[in-house]
Amino acid sequence: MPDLQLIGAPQSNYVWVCRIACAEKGVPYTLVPVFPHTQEVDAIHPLGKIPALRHGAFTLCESRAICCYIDRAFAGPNLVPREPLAAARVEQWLSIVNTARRSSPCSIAPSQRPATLPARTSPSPTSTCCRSSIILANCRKARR
Ligand SMILES: N[C@@H](CCC(=O)N[C@@H](CS)C(=O)NCC(=O)O)C(=O)O
Repeated sequence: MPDLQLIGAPQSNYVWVCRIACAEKGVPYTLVPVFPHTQEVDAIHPLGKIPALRHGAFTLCESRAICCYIDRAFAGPNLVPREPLAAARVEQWLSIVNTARRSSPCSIAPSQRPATLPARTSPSPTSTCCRSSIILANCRKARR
């Protein structure tokens, strides 16, 4: 099996989401820590954004597509459940988090916040963590 490379700066929340997907799935990977619009990234993403993925001759961009590939191409627990209602719930949370202008958990109704969320919402490393926690907690909830 070729080495799976995740290409993108570790500061990026989108890169973190893909790394968490690998960790949840138990998939080993190599992080190639480069910024957007570098040669490695521009070769894969038409807009030069991170993350990108390289798996042998296969390349891919966009965090949602990358997570989907990681989920389907490797053995391990399903990140998106097969059961339609649970899968729809995961997609709902991915869409909310991916399209929210502010990912602060303060803007999410208290009844919907996962118990594991960090208390503070900024600066950005914490907000990165919040985004990822929301996705992860809700994916886990849907899998139960
Ligand atoms: N829709 C993309 C968004 C990725 C994204 O915006 N990444 C940021 C870094 S966190 C980036 O590359 N920004 C550079 C730019 O927008 O030109 C995804 O889900 O992967």
